[in-house]
Amino acid sequence: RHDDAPRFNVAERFLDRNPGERTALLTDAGPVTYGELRALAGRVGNALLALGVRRGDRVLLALGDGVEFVAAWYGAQRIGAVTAEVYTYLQPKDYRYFADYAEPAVVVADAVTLGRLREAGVTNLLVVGVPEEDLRPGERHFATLVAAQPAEPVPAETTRDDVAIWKFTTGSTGAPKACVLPARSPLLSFEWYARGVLDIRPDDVVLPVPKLFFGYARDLTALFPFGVGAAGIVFPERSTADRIFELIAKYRPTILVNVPTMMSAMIAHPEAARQDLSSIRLCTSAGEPLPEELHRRWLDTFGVEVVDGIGSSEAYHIYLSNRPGQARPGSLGRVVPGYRARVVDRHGRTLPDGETGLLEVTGETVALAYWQEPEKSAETFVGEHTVRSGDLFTRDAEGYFYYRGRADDMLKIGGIWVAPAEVENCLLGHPAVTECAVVGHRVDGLTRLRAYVVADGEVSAEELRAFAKSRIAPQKCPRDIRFVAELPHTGSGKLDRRALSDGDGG
Ligand code: 3SK
Repeated sequence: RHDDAPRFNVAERFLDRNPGERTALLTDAGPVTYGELRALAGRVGNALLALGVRRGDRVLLALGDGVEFVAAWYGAQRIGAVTAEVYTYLQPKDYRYFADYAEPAVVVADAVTLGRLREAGVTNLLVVGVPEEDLRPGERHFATLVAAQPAEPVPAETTRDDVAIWKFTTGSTGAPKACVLPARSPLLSFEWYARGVLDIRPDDVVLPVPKLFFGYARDLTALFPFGVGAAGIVFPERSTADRIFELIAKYRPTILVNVPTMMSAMIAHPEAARQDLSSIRLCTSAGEPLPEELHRRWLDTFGVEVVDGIGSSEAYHIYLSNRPGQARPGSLGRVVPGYRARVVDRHGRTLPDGETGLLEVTGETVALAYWQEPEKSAETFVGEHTVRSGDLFTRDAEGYFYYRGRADDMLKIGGIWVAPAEVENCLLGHPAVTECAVVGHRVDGLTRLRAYVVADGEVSAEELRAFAKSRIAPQKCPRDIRFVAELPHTGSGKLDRRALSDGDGG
């Protein structure tokens, strides 16, 4: 608690200022107004208080997308608790890990996660969408408990510097850890990115491809739109190209919150050419950089502007982004106003434009630390409000940033450093390649490149090798090319490189 900072509460700022009759959420069960959502969030806040949740306690959301997810998030914010979210298709051991690490006062669960939370021995559950008679002692029925509470929230004396949000991050190695974020982070990110870059407007309707446990989607669906009285679409099912096309036809969104994997699936859909995406004024892309080739294919297929950017849990949200009307395929755009970004060498010295180095980002949204990880925090949070992401970038003279891979993904092949991202982008230039991933593996003690390729149409490994050779240095051309039906992805839609490595890394 920062007693000298002015009073600020995320729920008051983003929920309370909007007229009660305006639509906040669109769902298959009908629209939900700001008045209805506010009342539900107020009741949930009071229910959490009744369960003993106090200011600064963690409330872990382990439930799928729906009105209850959004109300639980705001209800917890309202009473000064700290929200954290986890994917809903984890194994019991993963839920055990998160419960031990976060020590939540309450876990909000649903029919999908309940069984695995029980198997993991996680307690203090508030359960959505399961009949009350099926619950066990110690498990509380969300609808019953919430309905019994007053809608008027108890105002929490929170400030913009209080810890309000945890975002889990895995990085490329190690167990998940939480980025501890203050309440000012969503506020500043709304001003800097949603208003400053996307120019979010009251008549916007936002459709997310990733689920709300991924902060990129949650903020763009149920936080930034609320800052201007706009609406978000929430649906519990997994996103598929079919479902996304169906939702676009039904709700006519103006902003599509996308990830490269789904953009590739939408382009490859047999009915792609027949889809009407004319309501969409822009499609954001984040989670992982959008390969130049895929960006161009998207524009050829749908003609919808793409605003590609990069964010992180450590920085809270997106800090580099293209601007509508000025997007450059293959680039992650320029610094989002409010942030400073430098490309540095490993000693922290600024590199000249055109040279590749580590990206360092400074801005007041940056996390305070990783929870209970002092060493990793010191390596990553390298100065006031400053994070070194581990991503390699080059900046050009006009201030556009180009992603060159993760510092820890770089592979030394035959004496030269190779960025898998460069090889992947080259292979994606072949018209038959829809997705690919390049990883290192060991052959006779030497690191070699292996490409996993998803192809649409006839192409041989020989042809792809020749294609690569004509475009990039011979050491960068993978000899080992494997065709696969699909690539593994994490719950937030990012390529799961760990699942592709033999464990011999290269
Ligand atoms: O991965 C990203 O690009 C991202 C974007 C926004 C917020 C959070 C993250 C991790």
